Amino acid sequence: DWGPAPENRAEADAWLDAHARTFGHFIGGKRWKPGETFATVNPATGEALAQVTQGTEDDVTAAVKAARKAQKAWAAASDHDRARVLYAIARGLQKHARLFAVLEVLDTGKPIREARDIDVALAARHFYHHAGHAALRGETLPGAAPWGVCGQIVPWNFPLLMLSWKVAPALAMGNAVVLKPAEWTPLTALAFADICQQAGVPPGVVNIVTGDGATGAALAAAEIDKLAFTGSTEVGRVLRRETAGRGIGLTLELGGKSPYIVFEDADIDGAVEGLVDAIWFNGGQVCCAGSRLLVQEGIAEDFQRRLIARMAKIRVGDPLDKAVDMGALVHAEQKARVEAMLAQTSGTVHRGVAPEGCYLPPILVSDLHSADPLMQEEVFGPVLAMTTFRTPAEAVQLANDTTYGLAASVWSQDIDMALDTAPRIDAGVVWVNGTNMLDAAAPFGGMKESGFGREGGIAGLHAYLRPEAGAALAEPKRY
Ligand code: TXE
Repeated sequence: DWGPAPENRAEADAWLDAHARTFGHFIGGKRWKPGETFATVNPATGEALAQVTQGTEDDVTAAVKAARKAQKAWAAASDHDRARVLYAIARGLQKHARLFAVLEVLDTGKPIREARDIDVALAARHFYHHAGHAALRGETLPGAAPWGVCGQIVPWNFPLLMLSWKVAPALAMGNAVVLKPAEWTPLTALAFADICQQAGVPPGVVNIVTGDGATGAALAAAEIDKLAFTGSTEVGRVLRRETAGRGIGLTLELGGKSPYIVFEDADIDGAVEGLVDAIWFNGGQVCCAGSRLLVQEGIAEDFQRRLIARMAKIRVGDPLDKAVDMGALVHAEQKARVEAMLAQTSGTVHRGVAPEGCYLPPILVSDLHSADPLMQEEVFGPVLAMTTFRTPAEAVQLANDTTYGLAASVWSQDIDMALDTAPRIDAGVVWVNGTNMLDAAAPFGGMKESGFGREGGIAGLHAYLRPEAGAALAEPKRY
């Protein structure tokens, strides 16, 4: 039990105070003196939590240099040694779970139950999983060669979890990294520097450079061997152009507009409950959020009625309160973006209840046509867009009527129908009678404008190996 709000933030405040609430980068195993700084703000209260350094081109160059210097020895270390370090990181995250969870809550506005049970728990699991892969690298991927120095740019919706999705496989395969957290949410990445020091990560193998899009652009342009990016489709396109022709690796995990298909024979209460997780988890600020609800006509009215009743029970409020289901949006700017999109719709808007401030209630917009912007554009907020279909063929056609292809959910008690529908949907992952099932052992990533490359599973390891490593698979290493 982590205690009631707001006392449960004492440890995080003590950590921030210990750093005088001002942070420099983490380069070459050391915390640098702060440079020019900007504030990172708690969206739930508006308080400035800390000052964080705006990374310059020189800072990025220094970090890449430190990574370059450290990488060869890290790659040459025994698989066992790398595994031991990854395991120690996982243990460190678990040991300091409360600090990480509360920092994440303060910086992002997400509810503490989610930060504790999902963000931090899955981040630790990601390092455990990859510790195993590091230990077995010679067995499973003999002769495989790491890229070298990887630039990694992550967004603000799951700051620590996206860091772990990127850092764990990179390190397991023998790369060194320069990671840039999002400007709205840099705190857990900065706290992760402590974990690296405690876990015995050799200086320079993990470097954290904070800053905004300009810092990210500098990292993409630096002398790196591979770039991994999670964020908007717009920036993804820029990075694709930026890296084209340089012979460096690139993986992009971009936006989504994932369909949530409910057939007439589905377990309706189960499908309603699943939606709470699909679209209102992290306030809908989730790349794979089930943001397009497609319901078969015969049950649509009943389904909508039950959904609206369930929405009224979702508790929105202080993210540090354990009883809260939905916290604040990440930033006032994001709230304004969501409201602007909502203002344009011709659909019928149904709202739950939320307090004043940087909050939005769960929102359902019904009576939409598939061409409505709310059915087509990623909102990245708690807005569910709904339409109906008649036949399974129409469900598939509507599901694929999008430029995105990240995830999908199919709900039906008829397993033949579900398994027949799933592969016809253009999506990197399709869940049957479930949603948001993420696991380090399962590859995750998109099709179409949702990006390319996979994170998690064996496919996720290959993303951190030079492609020519595949040739070496034919000739196992001799022991
Ligand atoms: O994303 P950006 P933003 C979507 C979502 C959201 C919208 C805008 O729809 O409403 O994008 O969010 C760094 N070169 N997603 O503006 O700008 C930036 O500093 C290199 C979906 O926050 O893409 C941050 O670290 N880097 C998404 C990261 O990119 C650049 C998660 C993401 O920020 C850069 C986030 C540049 N030119 C937003 N410009 C998902 N798929 O999960 C910015 N960055």
